[in-house]
Formats: sequence, structure tokens, C-alpha cells
Amino acid sequence: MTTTTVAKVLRSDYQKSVASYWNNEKDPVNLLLGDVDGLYHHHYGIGDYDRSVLEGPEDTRDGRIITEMHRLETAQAKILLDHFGDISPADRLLDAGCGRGGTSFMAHQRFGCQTDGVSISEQQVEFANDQARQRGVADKASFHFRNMLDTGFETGSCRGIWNNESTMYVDLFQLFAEFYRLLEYGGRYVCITGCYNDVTGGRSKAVSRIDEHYICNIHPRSDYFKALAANNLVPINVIDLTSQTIPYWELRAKSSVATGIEDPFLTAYREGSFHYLLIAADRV
Ligand code: GPP
Ligand code: MG
Repeated sequence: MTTTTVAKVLRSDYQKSVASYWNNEKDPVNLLLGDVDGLYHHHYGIGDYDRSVLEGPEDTRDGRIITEMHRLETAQAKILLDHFGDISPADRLLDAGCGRGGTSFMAHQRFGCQTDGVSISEQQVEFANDQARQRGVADKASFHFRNMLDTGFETGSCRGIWNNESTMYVDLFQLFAEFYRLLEYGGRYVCITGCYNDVTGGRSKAVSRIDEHYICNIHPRSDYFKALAANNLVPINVIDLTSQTIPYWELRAKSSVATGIEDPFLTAYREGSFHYLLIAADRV
């Protein structure tokens, strides 16, 4: 990329530092899980884990845990996609903050439609496009080095847009203004996110540790609804997934790929200062 192109996408020092984090990220917690079946996720998991993975031969135990964590992460993306309802092959979907493309490939496989992913990490975009070529779907699943706050895509060109754990890097009012522009009338927005609890007060210590770890700014729950309402995005479903994501973190804490962020997540969820939320909203 030329310096001018990079400067157009990465508009602030903050965005540059986030891009640098993801350009250098090669953590086994993501790569070993992705190697299980070629879907590389950058989000967490949902649902109970199979306790039997902890039993059995010691030498294959960690492999069983990794496969099980990957299953829970894929289940999370499935729940997100379930909330799009009927999407036809002629529709177009946008994956905002697409990471290495895992959720996009699942969407393309399920709906048969065009999916476009955007990321401010050139490495992630390259990785995801490479995956698309390997899977033989590069004509339908494409990934772009673009900023989700200003994608440059055509107005009204999307039937659906999602953020799978990527909203904590941006201002929600700016983000939803761009999504309002991109979505067609009646188009759907779905996000899964971690947000802090307005009722228990400001950022807890555990939430601050998560922010520091990922260089992000976790929003309060209320900000989502204020920013959606301000941009004519009308919620149809809000699901608190907190209790369903705790088993994933408990299992991850027992794995060889634990990164040290497991305790802050478990503390924040258990003390009630943080929620794992799914929000689906329609553009009117
Ligand atoms: C990264 O997933 C997710 C985020 C940076 C968003 C933070 C999410 C919240 C719910 C606050 P990842 O799979 O890259 O993270 P890890 O490397 O820890 O598995
Ligand atoms: Mg991960």
C-alpha cells in the first residue's frame, strides 16, 4: 500500500496503534484454533463445553480442549448469523472488523451471497483474502483494507452488516451513521459485543484490564442504544449471552493457549460489571 492509501485508512495515532497490534498478532489462541478446520476467528465462544475433553489421555488433552474451544467460537458466529433471518444469494453482507475472515466464510457458505469484510489491519486482510482463494470463494468473499467508519462502499448497498466483537475500537455514533448510510431500508444490523454495565457504574478494574490488553475502549451498554436510536436503527432483539460465554472462559483458562486475559473476563462477568451482548436492529 502507498503511504497515501494507508493515511486515508488509518486516520489517527490510535488507529495506527490498533492496526499495529493486529498486524503483529500471531497468537496460538487464534492460529491453533483456526487450524482445526480453517475458520480463523477473532471472537469468543458460546455454550457449555463437553466435560469429557478434560478426561482421557494426558498427551492429547490439550488438543481436545483446543478443538472444543474452536467449536464454541464457531457456535458464537452461528448465533450471530442466525439473527439475519432470510438472506438471499443476491444480497450483500458487510463484516465490519473482519479479522481473519471466519464469520464471513460462514456467512457466504450459509447464504451463498457476496460478503465483504473490512479491517484496518493489512495483515488480516491479506490473510483472509488468501483463505478465500484457498477455499475457491474469492469471487464472493472479499476483504478490504478499509476503515469501518468510512468504508467508501456505495450508499444502500448492504442487506446486512455485522460487528463480531469489533465495536470497542470505534465511536458508536460515527459507526452507526456509516451503517445507516450503507444499509438498504429494512436491512439488518447484528452485533455481538462486550459492554460494561451502567448500573454498576463506570469501568471496573477488570474491564479496564481488558481495554488495556486489546488497546480498546469498551463502551457502556447504554451507548449502544443511544447511538442506534440516533441513527434510525431500531432494535428487534437484545440477548444477554453472559452466562453462555462463561464456560468458554473457564475452559480457555485450563488450556495451554491461555493468554492471561481469562481472569479479568471471568471476574468482570461474574461480578456483573460487564455483559456479553447480542443486539440485532433494523434500519428504517
Ligand atoms: C479479539 O478476539 C476480540 C477483541 C479484541 C474484542 C474485545 C472483546 C470484548 C468482548 C471486549 P481474539 O480472538 O483476537 O482475542 P484473543 O487473542 O484473546 O483470543
Ligand atoms: Mg481468540
